[in-house]
Amino acid sequence: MGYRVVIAGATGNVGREMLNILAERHFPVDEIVALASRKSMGSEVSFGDKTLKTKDLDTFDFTGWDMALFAVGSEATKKYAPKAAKAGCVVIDNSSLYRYDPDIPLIVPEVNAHAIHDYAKKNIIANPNCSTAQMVVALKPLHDRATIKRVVVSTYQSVSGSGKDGMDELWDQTKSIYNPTDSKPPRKFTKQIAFNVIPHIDVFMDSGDTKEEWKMMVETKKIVDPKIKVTATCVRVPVFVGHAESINIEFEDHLDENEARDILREAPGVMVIDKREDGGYVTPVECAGDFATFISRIRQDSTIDNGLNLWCVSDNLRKGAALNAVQIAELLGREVLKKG
Ligand code: 2RA
Repeated sequence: MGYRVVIAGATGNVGREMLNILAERHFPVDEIVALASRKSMGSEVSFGDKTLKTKDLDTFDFTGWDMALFAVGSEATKKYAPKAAKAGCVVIDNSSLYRYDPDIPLIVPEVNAHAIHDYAKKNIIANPNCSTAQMVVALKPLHDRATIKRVVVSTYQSVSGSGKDGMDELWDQTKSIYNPTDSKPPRKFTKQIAFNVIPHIDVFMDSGDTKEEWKMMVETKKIVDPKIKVTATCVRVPVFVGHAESINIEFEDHLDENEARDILREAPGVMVIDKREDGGYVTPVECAGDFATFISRIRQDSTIDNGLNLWCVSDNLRKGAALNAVQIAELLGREVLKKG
């Protein structure tokens, strides 16, 4: 006995990864349906060794389906998620639409699995922003040991975070730089990303922060502890898949770097690769396709009392989005729906 599962947004980067990971982790599926917008309707997506023909999200009846993993962006989520929830299908949403709603749990299973029981208020569960998810997996075990006061994080985010357009942009610009005789592709984004870095992800806010930076601050407070102060600088870099983060942490209590390394080695979802030698650390190209949140460069920050620096890398399409959503589905099944 398994679950009847809907994937809404099945043809996008994250939707395809959701299908891949459900199959890889042998999620107990009795029946699965792939939904897409009308313009993508009929296109085929893979689910393990099966091929699914996408159906129309606009006309789909969610009645009788156990859960729907949404990866359709906030606008479509606003239109279709309430319809699914009202039909009794639990929505696990990857957009930012519901993350800040006090009645909707925002969950990273390794960090706040207990919040799963709050789903019943609106029959919706929110998936965090990709750059938040990997960071809180690293922060939580350290916070439990030495209580985090403040986090300063700089991110190095791959172009797949901005969807297929972002990946195409990097590819086209790189080709046109190497083959200047080729016709220059029309630019989709303001700044060149090939051989460049851009300190701007999402929109600018009145504070001068971008919304991506604001998300990391607010979501970390909701998932881990509202008392933690977070300041972030989020940067787009010419990498296809894999977000990297330089994280500086100030604790209430002293935490020795070796104890921090031992704690992280035992932490759920974490893989520590940390040797003070050439290649003794993880880079984004090595994390792509993996489930783990990799931690390297763990070392004391001797400029403050109780300071620590670390380097955090993870596949933004997996732990940052699709894997976390599937882990929430597993948690929902195990703790609540209890079929399968
Ligand atoms: C990005 N975190 O990287 C945002 C949305 N996925 O573009």
